Amino acid sequence: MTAINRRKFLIWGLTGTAAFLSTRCANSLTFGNPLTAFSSTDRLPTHHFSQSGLLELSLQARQQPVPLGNQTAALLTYNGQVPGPILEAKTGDTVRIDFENQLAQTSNLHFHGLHIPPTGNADNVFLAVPSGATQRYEFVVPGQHPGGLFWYHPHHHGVVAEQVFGGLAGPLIIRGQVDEIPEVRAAE
Ligand SMILES: [Cu+2]
Repeated sequence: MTAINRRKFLIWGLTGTAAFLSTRCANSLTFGNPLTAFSSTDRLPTHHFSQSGLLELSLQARQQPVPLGNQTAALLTYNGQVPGPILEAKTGDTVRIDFENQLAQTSNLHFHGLHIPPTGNADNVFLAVPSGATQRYEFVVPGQHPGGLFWYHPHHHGVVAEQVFGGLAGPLIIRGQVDEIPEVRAAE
């Protein structure tokens, strides 16, 4: 029996979800079997960890060809990846993301499930980042925030479905008290 760890399980689940979502815009794409397209681990998204209390990175939204199995699809990507880069922070950390919109449409970022302010340049879905513009997002993950797997995606009114189904979504891991439970730690 093959043992898989929790991280691989989560990543496979996410890539499977991305493959499913990608088929929703299959009218403009050509695919083989989307569920076998992600069967190898050689195209896993990059993984960004917080260091000394700060998770800092640049996220560029752009359309580009992405290899899927033995075919190529023109998807909407974060940093050229579908799903987008894995972001990982701890409770109490600051998250700072320089978001650059290289799409043809206005977009923005939403941090799904996080208990953070929906104002300023935190989780503010009313921020509109026009094509070609850059926006810095910054917030602190509250000290008592639940740990878990969340996700980020665009949330600009009117184009959310089109952009998410086009490929714009990425995992966001918050390490919290749940990660201190010995059985959870042992499942890593
Ligand atoms: Cu959401």
